[in-house]
Amino acid sequence: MDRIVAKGSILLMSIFLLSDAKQRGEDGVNDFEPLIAAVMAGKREEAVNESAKLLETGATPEQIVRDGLTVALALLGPRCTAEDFNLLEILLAGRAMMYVIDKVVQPRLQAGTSMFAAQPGIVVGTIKGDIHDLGRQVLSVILRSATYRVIDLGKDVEPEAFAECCAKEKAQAIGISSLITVTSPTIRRVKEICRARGLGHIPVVAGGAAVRQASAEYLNVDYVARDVFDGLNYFLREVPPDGSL
Ligand code: B12
Repeated sequence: MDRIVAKGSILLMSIFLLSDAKQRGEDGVNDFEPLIAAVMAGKREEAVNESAKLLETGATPEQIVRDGLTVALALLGPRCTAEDFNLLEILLAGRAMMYVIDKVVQPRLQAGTSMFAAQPGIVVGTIKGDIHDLGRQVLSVILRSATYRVIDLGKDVEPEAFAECCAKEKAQAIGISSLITVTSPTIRRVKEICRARGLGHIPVVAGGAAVRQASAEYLNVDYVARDVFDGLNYFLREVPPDGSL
């Protein structure tokens, strides 16, 4: 019964995500469906071509990430369960996504001209117990494009490592990525550890599919980002890159 309910909600989510993509097309703005289909099929050249077409019709790099790439990977969620786990399909889709980031998104993001090393540092990492790293890589690209000095600790990162790195690098914020729900207790520890080390003032932001619905109180963080741009806006407010705070 539980499985039927879970499959039903996955189906509903897929219908919602796709009809949303379609609606945007019908509104005469952009149709992200061909890009979504290309990424899901792992066709990276086709994904780049579809992204180029979208840019020509006025889509922004932000929309390509939010309404195209992230939606495509989210739709592959049902391929990532214990009963139905297609590793190759998911990895090819992930590769296609990063190809679009490298070839299309990154070159078009505004890169600031100020001295990189002098900018506020943000320590990012995927929390212990989680090996998903596509979302974190996108986060690093977007934060670097906003001229932040990003220290990327990689995946499966111990909660202590965030605070340690913050102290060592004199960083001013932390970004935790998590796609696996069972990591919540580990996420909660990051702020505690920061406080114990006298770093309680450092803003800790959590993001990723697993935490999007959770509250900041529940995760014991300062902010939960809906997506990468929501997170970027928070960082821009709290630790502006030009140091104007
Ligand atoms: C790709 C993928 C994989 C790949 C990962 C490849 C890689 N190198 O990352 C592989 C095949 C390895 C994999 C493995 C597993 N996966 Co998987 N995977 C996915 C999938 C399909 C897409 C995730 C993704 O990359 N999305 C694209 C990125 C861009 O989106 P994102 O990470 O959410 O990031 C965006 C934002 O959230 C934001 N963001 C992300 N982090 C942060 C952090 C901050 C600070 C901010 C501001 C923003 C931010 O930026 C991005 C752009 O906006 C999801 C399905 C889904 N619905 O998400 C399942 C999913 C996450 N996986 C799942 C599972 C269960 C697993 C496995 C346990 C499967 C298994 N049976 O072993 C293992 C994980 C083992 C482990 N210990 O970690 C489940 C998790 C369920 C849960 N809630 O706990 C999901 C949700 C699928 C499902 N069944 O519903 N997976």
